[in-house]
Amino acid sequence: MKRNILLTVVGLLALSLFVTACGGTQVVEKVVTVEVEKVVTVEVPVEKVVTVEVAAETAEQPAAEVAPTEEMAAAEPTEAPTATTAETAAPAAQAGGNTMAIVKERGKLNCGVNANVPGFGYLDPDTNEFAGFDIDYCKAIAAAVLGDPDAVEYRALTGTDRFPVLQAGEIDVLIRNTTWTISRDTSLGFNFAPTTFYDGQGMMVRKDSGITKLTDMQGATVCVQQGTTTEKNLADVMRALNVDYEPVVLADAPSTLAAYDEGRCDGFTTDKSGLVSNQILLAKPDDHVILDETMSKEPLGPLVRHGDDQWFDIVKWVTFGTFDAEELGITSANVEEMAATSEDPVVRNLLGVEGDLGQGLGLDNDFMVKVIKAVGNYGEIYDRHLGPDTVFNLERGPNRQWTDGGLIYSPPFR
Ligand SMILES: N[C@@H](CCC(=O)N[C@@H](CS)C(=O)NCC(=O)O)C(=O)O
Repeated sequence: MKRNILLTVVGLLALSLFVTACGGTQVVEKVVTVEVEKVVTVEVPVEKVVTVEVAAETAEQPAAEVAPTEEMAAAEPTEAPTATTAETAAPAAQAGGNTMAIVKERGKLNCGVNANVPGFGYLDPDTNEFAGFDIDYCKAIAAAVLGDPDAVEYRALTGTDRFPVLQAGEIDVLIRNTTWTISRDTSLGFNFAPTTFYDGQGMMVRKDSGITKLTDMQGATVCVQQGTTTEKNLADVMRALNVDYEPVVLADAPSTLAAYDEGRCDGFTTDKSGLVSNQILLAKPDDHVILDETMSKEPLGPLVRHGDDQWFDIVKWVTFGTFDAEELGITSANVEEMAATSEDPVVRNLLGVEGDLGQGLGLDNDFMVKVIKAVGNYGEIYDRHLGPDTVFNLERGPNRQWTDGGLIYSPPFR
């Protein structure tokens, strides 16, 4: 019983931290359940006052539409504690160092993703399949660990629910346009694998609005999504520019986009990747423009819970492996031939023809052959979802290889 009370207090503290971190509503009423026996209702005051609007469409079409209920139910909880433990490092440590064993036993990777950002993470309504740049990294990890890129249970998550769900062990990895920040990496209890997409926050406006730069937005309303870095960056940047604006904070991507499209906001702000992606979902995409200014640094990539170094290493080196494969010219089309014929020791190490680098991760030595066969190298993944043959036609920019002046760089496979 004493333990329950202690856990309850920890739960409440964690909840207040979480709500503060997310810049939530003025007063949050929440039920915190700890070890089934104890239910506590608490009101948590939050410092920041923001407008939270959840569009009617959202209420009618909740996340369940994009994240089918069966998928949620199918996501087997691990031995980790439940989501009520919110945002402290302690539960992450309890999740233990056996994620790979759990994934192998389950026969599926539980991957937390986005369902609403075409090109990155998207549930295609026609096929009911997840697809995108981030989704391919779920497949890459499943290929490395389980030998099957399709052995993935996808869990669609919003900006707000992604962190508690990862902390609770309901997913093994989160790969969903999530920015690497110090607070997420430390007090929230996560480890970030290498950045797969270097991004920055942008602002979309109507072409006929006369707005060409942020300082033209005096008195403007701006649609922004709750529980994101976006919310805080917007406030900081506008304050620094002395622009008095009104944020309209919404719960998820569809409601944010709908509010902007319906003309309830003059601007829509999120990561530039998210803006480019969401632009194609607007009623008249060509009527909108993304301002040139970049408001922040948003390094996006996969993340895992603290407390499992082996699992962190796997996610990290699978990601680096896709970078290295591009640098070495290894593709999904030539990987088998390269493994069979290359005499380059660097290639032979990466593909596990020589050495036992896979074994060091607890994987087969040819784990990168499986990954590259399944999804290709970094450049192939990028081009498939964002490149010139897609509607996005996104320039690589900082996401070029380091040998080409970009930031994509793998340490040696030695
Ligand atoms: N990179 C930022 C923003 C990520 C984010 O959640 N962006 C929104 C706007 S594109 C999104 O993906 N929403 C999808 C959803 O909630 O369904 C972060 O990590 O906080």
